[in-house]
Order: sequence, then structure tokens, then C-alpha cells
Amino acid sequence: MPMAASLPVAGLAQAADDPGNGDGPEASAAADHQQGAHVGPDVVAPGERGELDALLIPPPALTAEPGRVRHYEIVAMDRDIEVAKGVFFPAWTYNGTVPGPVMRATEGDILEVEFSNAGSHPHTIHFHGIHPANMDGVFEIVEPGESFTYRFPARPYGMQLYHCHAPPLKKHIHKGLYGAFIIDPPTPRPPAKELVMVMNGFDTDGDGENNFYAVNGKAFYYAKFPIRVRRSELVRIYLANLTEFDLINSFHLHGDFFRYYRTGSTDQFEYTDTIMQCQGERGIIEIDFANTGLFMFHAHQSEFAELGWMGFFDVVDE
Ligand SMILES: [Cu+2]
Repeated sequence: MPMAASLPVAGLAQAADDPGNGDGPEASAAADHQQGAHVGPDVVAPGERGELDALLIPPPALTAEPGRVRHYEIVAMDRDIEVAKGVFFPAWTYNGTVPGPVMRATEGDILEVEFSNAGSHPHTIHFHGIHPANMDGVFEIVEPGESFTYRFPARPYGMQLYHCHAPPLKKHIHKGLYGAFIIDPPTPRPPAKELVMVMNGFDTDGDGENNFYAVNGKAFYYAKFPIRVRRSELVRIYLANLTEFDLINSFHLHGDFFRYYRTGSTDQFEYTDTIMQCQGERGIIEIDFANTGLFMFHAHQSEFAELGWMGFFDVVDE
């Protein structure tokens, strides 16, 4: 977890320039300046507006229908991806992005995933959930140039995930082979503005420690492009932690509380503003914003936040 090389990252610059970043009377006077440095076009982040929409916004939930097949085609490929402004990471990807595409099914649907390995190393797809042993993506290693079709009923409902399970596991996950897998209850959850956030980290200098952190793969992206939501609508976040090397990651929301459904397979929830997840943990967050304005969300490990895992909700009345 070393400091990033001399990269002009907004969060780092701000932290260094503002040692008196406290709660004193002068703090509010500096608020406008701080806001300008932390959010919007001045933020140094990779990517264009809307570029991460396919990872942020899941396909819609469908009501249960007997015998329905949900078909996905996933191709493993090596690809250099920009994880922080001007910083490229030699990733192993599912379909070219880190995380891979959001997969979604309703409990009882047949999930059918046609997996082809166009990468340089052997890979698999291991899904979390309940399924037969020969669909578990551990023993059926798919060599470069080969393919394998996973097919099983999707269950149980909740926020699941998938990742490569080829050895050495640490490397195959850190390189970027993972993604979100949502299984909806037979009767879908109430309508909401739905978002997917996969927390991840990138070791860009090969020393076994992460140099950048993000949700959905790009440091400070949601600080540059805040996520606009309406105060009147329920905001539902499918959150997973696929960060390698660090033991935990976390999600903290400013200015409000949320319901957190751990894994999302029962109706039990915790009411809080901060949760933590070990690698592979996931859950569903539901927020009813009480106020309009810009609200920060970030890892509550300050270091992760300052190395990229920080963004904003722009809550508006419409
Ligand atoms: Cu792999």
C-alpha cells in the first residue's frame, strides 16, 4: 500500500495541500474551494462521461418465468486498461473490462455462460451460489483457445459474484478476472435506481501491494462524474469486494444512512452508514436520500480513498 508515484491525483494533492483539513470554523469557509478540488471536471481521473455505464447500471430485473435461459458470452482476453489518469495496467479481463460484465438472472432461470479463452493463460469462471460440482469452475481449466459452457439454475437470490479460479488464484483475481452476478428473487425487488459497484485495487508496480483503488476499475471516476440520483427515488447498490492483497475494503456514505442486506439472500438488514467486506463478500445497499446536494461515498480506509476509491452522489429534486 505505498504512495502512488508522483501522480497528480486530486485526492492526494488535496490531502497534501490542506493539512488543516479539520472541523474548525475555517473549514466551512474553505468548503467551496475543497469541493472544486474534489469533484467535477478538475478531478484527475481516466475515462469519459458514461464510459462505465455498462458496469454501473445492471440489466433490468425480470419476473420469474419457468424454463427461461439467460445466455451470456464471456471471452477472456489480455488488455491494457487505464486505471488512473495516464496509468495503464496489463489486465486479464472478461470481455475487455475490469470488472467484467454484470450478469443477471432471476432465481430459477437457467444461467448459460459460453466461456471462451482468448487470453494468454488458462482461466475458468467460478460462480458464487448453489450449483453442481462440475459447474464450479475449479477443475475444468479452460486453456487458451479453448471454451467451456457453464449451465445451471441460478440460485439463491442475492448479490453473487464470479471470478477466475485458476492457480495461482491471487494473480488471476488481481489481474482483473471477476465481476458481479445478480440473482433476483422470483418477484423482483421494488423499483429503484439500481447501481453496481465492484470494489477493486491495482498493483501497478508489481510489488504485491495496490497503488490504486476504485469502484468499477477507474480511480476517482465518480468524483469526476458524480452519480446523479433523485431524492424521491430508492437507490439500490449491488456492492462486492474483489480487492486483492488487502484484507478488507469498505463503503461509507456521507450525510445519510442506508439499509445493508449482507449477501442479499434474506430480508435481514443492518441500518448504518459504513460497512466492510472481506474479499468475495458482497451485499445490497438501499438508500432513501433525505437531502439534496453532493454526498461523498468512499472506502473508510483513508488511504484507499486518497488513492482513488472515492466518488459523489449528486442528489437532486425533480
Ligand atoms: Cu484466470
